[in-house]
Formats: sequence, C-alpha cells, structure tokens
Amino acid sequence: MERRKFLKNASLSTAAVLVGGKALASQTNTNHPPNHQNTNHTKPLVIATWNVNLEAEKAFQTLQAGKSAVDAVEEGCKLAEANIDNITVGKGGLPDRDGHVTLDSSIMDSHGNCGSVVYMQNVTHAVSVARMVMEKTPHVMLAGKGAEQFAYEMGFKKEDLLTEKAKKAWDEWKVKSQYEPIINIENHDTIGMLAMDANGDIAGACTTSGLAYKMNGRVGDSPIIGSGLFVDNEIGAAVATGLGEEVMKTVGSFLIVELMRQGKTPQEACEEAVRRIVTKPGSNYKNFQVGYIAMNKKGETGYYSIHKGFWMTKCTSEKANNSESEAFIK
Ligand code: SD4
Repeated sequence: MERRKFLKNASLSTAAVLVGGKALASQTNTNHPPNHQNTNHTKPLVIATWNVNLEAEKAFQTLQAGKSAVDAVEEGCKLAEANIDNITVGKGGLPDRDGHVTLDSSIMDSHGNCGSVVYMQNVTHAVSVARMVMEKTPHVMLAGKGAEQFAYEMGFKKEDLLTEKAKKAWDEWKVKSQYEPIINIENHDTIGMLAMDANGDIAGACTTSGLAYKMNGRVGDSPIIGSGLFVDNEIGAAVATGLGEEVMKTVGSFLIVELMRQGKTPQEACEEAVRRIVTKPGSNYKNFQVGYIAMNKKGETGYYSIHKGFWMTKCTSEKANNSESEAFIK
C-alpha cells in the first residue's frame, strides 16, 4: 500500500511533556475487539512497525535459536538496513536536502542498558554500531563523525549509502526543493522492533535514515532514548514511527511504558500517547503521522496511530502477520 503524507508548518516550539503526574487506576481495556490485543501471552514474541515480515521472522528465528532479545532485534533491524529497496532505513535511505544519507538508531537491552548513534554517515548497520556504543563504551550516544570513527574502529566498513535510486529521487526533489518531508513512504518505513525471549525478557531497537530531505544536521526521535524507543524489562517496551519532532515533544515511548506501569494496557497506553500529541493546542496533526507499538511483560501488545495506514507486524511462530492499526482520525 502506498501512502504519502506531507508535513506542513510543523511547529518546533512546544516544550516536551513528560509523564503526567496523575496516577492512573489499573484497568483492563474492554473497548477493542479481542484480536486487537495479544491475549495469548505467547513467548517468544516479536513485533515491529510497518509491514516487515522478513525482518520480524529473522528476529523470531534468532530467538528460537536460543539467542537473546537484544540479538533478535539487532538481527531483524539489520535486515532492513541492508535492504537497498527500503528508502527509509540504512543503505538506500533517502538523503537530507544536501544529499547526505544520515542514519539514526538506538537499541535497549533487558537490563536497561542503551546505546544510540545519531547523524551517522557511511556505515550501513547503524543498529549494530548503536549496540557497540552500548556494550563497548561508557557512553549512551555517539554523533556524526565520532560515531563513524567509532564504527570503523569496531571493524565496520565504509560504504556509500546513497544509491542510484535515492539519488534520482533527490535530484527530482531538488527541482522544487520544497521542504515538505514525506512522512510515510509506502508501508515499510522506519523500523522499530520489540522482542520478548522465551524467558520473558524484552529488548528493542529502532533504525532509520530519518525524514527525507530534512535539514542537514537534523536528528529525529529514533535514537533518542525515551522518545523513539524505551524498554523497561519490568514493565514493557514501546517504539515510535512517524514525525519524530512530535514524538520527541511528548517523549512518546517513555510515556507509553510509564502509562503501562500505572496499569494501562499496551493498547490504552499507545492511544493515550497519540492523544497527547493531537490534543495539544494548535496541533496540526492532520498533516503528519505518528504511530506507536508496545508490548507489556505479559506479552500483550498494542498499536495506534494518528492516521490510517499504519501497520504492525507480529511474529509468534514461523510466519509473521500484519494488521492495520486503528487510527485517531477515523
Ligand atoms: C524520524 N521517526 O526521523 C523518524 C522517521 C520515521 O516514519 O519514523 N518515519 O522522525
């Protein structure tokens, strides 16, 4: 399914909203059809943003091979990064307005460790570099040239990430050079993935080339721990896709995990996180997309978006399946 939405007048001025102070009573969701949430509590379990069956299946196979949840999400995301037909992730991603392909990625393991890279160029597997940041450095985040240098030190090879296809699209864009970034491109956008292994331990990762034709230097939500991704192995995890500026302004993934901590189901928490965006005074949410997926410790899952056309992939057996999210805008 092809789906294109254009950003108009995205406001960058609103301060971030963290979790509301109000305690939320524990409740179960009765407003959704039974298939809208996973009540099977199946383990292992992989969910991912958009229609990424092969990637989710790869992650699932990794879990079946007895590897950890963090291994699984890395392997799944790597498949998307290496796919040059995916124009929103890794090699083949659309460049910024000046022609640079710049990658953002983050990863979190079941112990609450995290790593990320932002604005990294010339290295395909941003998710693996993010994992190295997590495991091999005392830091959480490396940016730009420093991230790239670190990647080479870790043995990653230098590659030109701008493919002919992406360059052609950029050349066409330059004719008008309008800064109206495409928010959703077809159905395999930024990949965010959450996995629960057979022991019930959760990890997550997110990787993207960010918004097409963004300003040089722009960093989105995907590598920002708490915004694009958050994992708390005691509670659950969430990951975001869509217009990163709006996700960052509401610290969306952390918000979802905290709402689950307070008793919301993953579905209710995703809906509330979307509601925080669309109910902001002056929000122009009709012009952009944000989608969230989440899982809790019981293996229940949820997903929700502003616009229709957002999909979640779920894998609890050999074959992954996809379902379209309910949306705020009916
Ligand atoms: C970003 N959230 O860089 C990413 C892009 C994305 O669907 O997810 N697009 O803002």
